[in-house]
Amino acid sequence: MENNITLEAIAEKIKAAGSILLFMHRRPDGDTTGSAYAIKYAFPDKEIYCLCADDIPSRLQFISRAPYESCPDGFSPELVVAVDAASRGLLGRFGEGVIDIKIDHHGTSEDYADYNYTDPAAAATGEIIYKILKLCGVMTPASANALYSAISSDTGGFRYSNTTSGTLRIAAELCEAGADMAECSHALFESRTQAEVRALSAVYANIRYFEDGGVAVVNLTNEIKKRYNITDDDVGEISAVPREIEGVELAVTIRQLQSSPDRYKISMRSGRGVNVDELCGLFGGGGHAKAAGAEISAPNPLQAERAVLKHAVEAYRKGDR
Ligand SMILES: [Mn+2]
Repeated sequence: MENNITLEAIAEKIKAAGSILLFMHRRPDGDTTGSAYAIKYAFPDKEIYCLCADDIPSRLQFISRAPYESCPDGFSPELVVAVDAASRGLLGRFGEGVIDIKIDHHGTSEDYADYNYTDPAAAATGEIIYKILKLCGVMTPASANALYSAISSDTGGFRYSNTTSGTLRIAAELCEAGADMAECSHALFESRTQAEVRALSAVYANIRYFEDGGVAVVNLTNEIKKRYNITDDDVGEISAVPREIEGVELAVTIRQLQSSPDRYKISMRSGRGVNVDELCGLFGGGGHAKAAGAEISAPNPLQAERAVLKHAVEAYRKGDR
């Protein structure tokens, strides 16, 4: 991961280009969506399209104004930019062609573009885009709203430890530039689809505790998903839920895959004492010290749980607290 372009040079290239293609990462979140659309809304006179291999979820369509965009056949942009995508693979079918510039903030970001800019100290890619638009000398209310959403999304509404005083200063400027704080917060954090509520019900009803409540496990089998009328798409964001329970230092979510029932997605969240990056490494996965995942094979959900729990409990007992 090495930057071979400056923010000033990126700003110059964006200003000079009459047409731009912006790529977002798969399973788009608020950061990638807000970062791409902020650039589009800053330059209403340029021909700009924001493309994503997956549809924009309904709760983020207050930013994109549509579930997806496509560009006309034969469109040949002067500049192709990928935002918030740490690898080419995360661009899905759009990862195959030339990418001029990558702008990202992930510590694990790969350099797959001709010009790569990564700032791991930025709480969100939206922070970097804010600086670029400042250098371009443009900011519209719609851009400010998109960037505020991007940053708010990746900082959990300015609550996570990646939030710095600089992040808050940028957010304040975006509010002055026209971001609708209340609308963003409601859309990002206070709005759920009926399917997401059913998925939460399934999680709450199926939490089990071990080690005097220090370890919580949710094993979402396909049978449970059927009973609650939910699909794998609806249960994407639930792995943080068991960690919200007082006393739980290690939360393990096991999800049987509907497409291949002998495969199980494992997500772990931890507080003090357990490094879930290492723990998930035992199953060929990884991530961060406090949030990580893996995928395993097992003949049935019970055996998947036993395999995971054996190592999880061991790591919990070894943890110092
Ligand atoms: Mn991000």
